Amino acid sequence: MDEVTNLNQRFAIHGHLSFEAGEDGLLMANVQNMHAQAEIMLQGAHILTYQPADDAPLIWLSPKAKYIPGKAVRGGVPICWPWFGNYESGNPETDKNFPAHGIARTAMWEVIDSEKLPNGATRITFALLIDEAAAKLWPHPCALHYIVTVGRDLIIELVTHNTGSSPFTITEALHTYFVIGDIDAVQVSGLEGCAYIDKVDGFKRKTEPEKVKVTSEVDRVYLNTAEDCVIEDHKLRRNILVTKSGSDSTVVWNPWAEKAAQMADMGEGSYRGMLCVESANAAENAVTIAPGHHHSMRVVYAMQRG
Ligand code: TA6
Repeated sequence: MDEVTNLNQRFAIHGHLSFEAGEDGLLMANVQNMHAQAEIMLQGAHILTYQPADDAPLIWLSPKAKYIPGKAVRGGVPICWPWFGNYESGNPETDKNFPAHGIARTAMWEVIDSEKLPNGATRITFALLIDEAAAKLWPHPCALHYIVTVGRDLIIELVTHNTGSSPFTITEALHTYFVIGDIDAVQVSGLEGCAYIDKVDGFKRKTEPEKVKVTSEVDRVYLNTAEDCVIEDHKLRRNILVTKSGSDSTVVWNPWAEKAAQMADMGEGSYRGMLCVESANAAENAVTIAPGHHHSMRVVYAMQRG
């Protein structure tokens, strides 16, 4: 029996969820319910699209996204785990063998549960398959579950279970690309007064004095903030509410023109229509999980019409 048939027999839900082989044979979960539609690739448990029924898409996907087995897709919600950014053990020689943003976003995941909820939303639970190569990079007994609820809001939870006998420390991010009307007409509130690492300015530590506006490349890791954020889009006349728990960092990123032009999968000028606001645990907000315990990072994306 082929994998698509197997997935549909075990997890498809009429009027909610089905599975197919998408681009380049990559397995896809397609959600279509009364509230919204979404597409989730089983590689990386990568949410590619999410659009509320009565609104424009919320999640941005590059017009030049490439679907290559084992490679991250530009856009959607890449899962950065069990490290965010470049791996830093202090040994540059070995660190270059570790992929940026960890192993989860390019690994195969399996579906372990699917459910239609009383409120009409669809919930799918994924579990990371850690193969031999990945286990060499991350030799800690663990389980990683990813619970995606597609409804009027998009609710995502990433749960790391320590199934071993020693503690381990992770950094992580839901590296979400949001659709915006135009980069000149958007600002992010909720980070005022926060300390941040400015990756565009020598990783200097600074303090955010006001709402975040983007007028050039922005790559900032805001620290020690459990605050919710609002992406205020004055062109699309909507706010996107980012409500989080289990996350003490928020990353804001836009590559701007020069960096975007160097990225084959970004598309000419497409940086103007996207902004990453990433709920994370990064830098000194790394999370140590004791044996037998787990850590959950959860986020809710909700649309608010202006
Ligand atoms: O979250 C921002 C960031 O860490 C940037 O530094 C940039 O590298 C971005 O992620 C995209 O990374 P990727 O590996 O997906 O090209």
